[in-house]
Amino acid sequence: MKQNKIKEGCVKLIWNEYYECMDREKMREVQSQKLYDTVDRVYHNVPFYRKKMQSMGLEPGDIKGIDDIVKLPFTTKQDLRDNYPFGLFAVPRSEVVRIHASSGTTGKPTVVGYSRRDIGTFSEVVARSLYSSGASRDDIIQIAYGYGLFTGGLGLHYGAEKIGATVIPISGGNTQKQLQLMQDFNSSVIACTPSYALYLSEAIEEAGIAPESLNLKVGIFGAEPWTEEMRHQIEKSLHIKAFDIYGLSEIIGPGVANECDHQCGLHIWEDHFYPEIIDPDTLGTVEKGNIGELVFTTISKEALPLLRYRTRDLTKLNDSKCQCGRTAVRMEKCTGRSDDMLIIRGVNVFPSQVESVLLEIGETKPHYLLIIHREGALDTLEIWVEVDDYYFSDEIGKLEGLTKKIKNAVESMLGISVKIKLVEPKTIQRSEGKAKRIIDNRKLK
Ligand code: DLL
Repeated sequence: MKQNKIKEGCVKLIWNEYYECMDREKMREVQSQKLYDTVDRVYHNVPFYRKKMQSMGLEPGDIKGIDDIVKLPFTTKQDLRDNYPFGLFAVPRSEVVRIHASSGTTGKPTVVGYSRRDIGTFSEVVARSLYSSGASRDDIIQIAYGYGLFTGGLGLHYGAEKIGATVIPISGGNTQKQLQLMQDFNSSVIACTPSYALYLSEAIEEAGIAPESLNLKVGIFGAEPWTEEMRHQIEKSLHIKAFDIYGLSEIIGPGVANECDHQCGLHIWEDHFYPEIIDPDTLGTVEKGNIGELVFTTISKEALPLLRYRTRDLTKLNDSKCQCGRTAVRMEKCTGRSDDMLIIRGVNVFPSQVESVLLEIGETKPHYLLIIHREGALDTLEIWVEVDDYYFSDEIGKLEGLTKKIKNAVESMLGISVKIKLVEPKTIQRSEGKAKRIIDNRKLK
């Protein structure tokens, strides 16, 4: 079934042309059959879903095709927590060959399980993602996502082995070692969070290593939102092409979707994960092409099949054929979540908006922190931004000038007043995994 073939006029490879380039009508047939099987499986094997469907007067036979998906109940992160740890599994424990978990901000982690076939699916979708980023068996892939309960490290690992690349399973952190191996082993692909990629680029500069002396060509970055401006910054400082990989543990891990060479959205591997876009308030489907909350139904998972899982990620879909030849629907780069959106004095604020302003100004380091305080009844937003030492050694006018420039730009973007504090390099704590960009002191009161 795998037809790894070079597309005409394009040197990029497609891992699974049969599914990635399938006629859209045919894809709907595939999805309909798989949805039917999934609903039947969860109804008979997961009491949670059976009860939910019964309370809605639904039986598996009511789902006759993919269009009937809107009749099905939603699943939320809270449902996984309520059934902690294995309550939503649809297979006996003896068929679960791996567990991953993601730690939340509150309480117990979200636990996910995989059957042997699910691990095969996981490797398959990561293989497709790697190929669409231009990686192949000719590459040496340095995997600097965390290994362990987090899905990033092992997820990328199995996919990279599947395409026959040479894997360096270094995991996250240990920055000096990352640089050493990158040089000594000639890594051509780096996979990590975009914030860690920036951190690595800083470390490379500090070590006096010329980025062009490295063999790096491609970066595969995800697990957190990042902007186009951040992409340019990473590409410039590491001399690579940076690709966006999206995924979440509940659905499988990394490799739910990935950019291709044309970078006009992330192709969703939709023969496995059926996407919908809903209005997070009304829960109704939004009109085609409009932004809303991304919802996924896993249509081939065995151990933890989920119906209409609410990701909280905001994006929109585009099902027009891509220039790369793939027909797989594309989701726009996710830059915000419906739940990490801050509401400050009634205004919706996404950290990514601040980031894009900073990177556009270009005179700061790409490290920032949003601190929200409550003074009486009033919420205030303070933004710390790192700048070069030079601003502190030079006359005060420069520091003040830049502070004012950032303040004006951020205020006109957000429409609320903010306090800007420029801080020295390395003041803001670095992250080896996902960056922490918000301190909300309001919650502590
Ligand atoms: O972060 C899986 C992953 C690992 C994806 C490595 C990509 C690379 P979780 O820890 O469950 O899984 O977090 C999932 O992270 O709902 C998004 O909010 C966010 N996220 C993941 N990838 C992206 C991305 C992994 N490319 C949550 N852009 C998701 C924006 C992303 N946000």
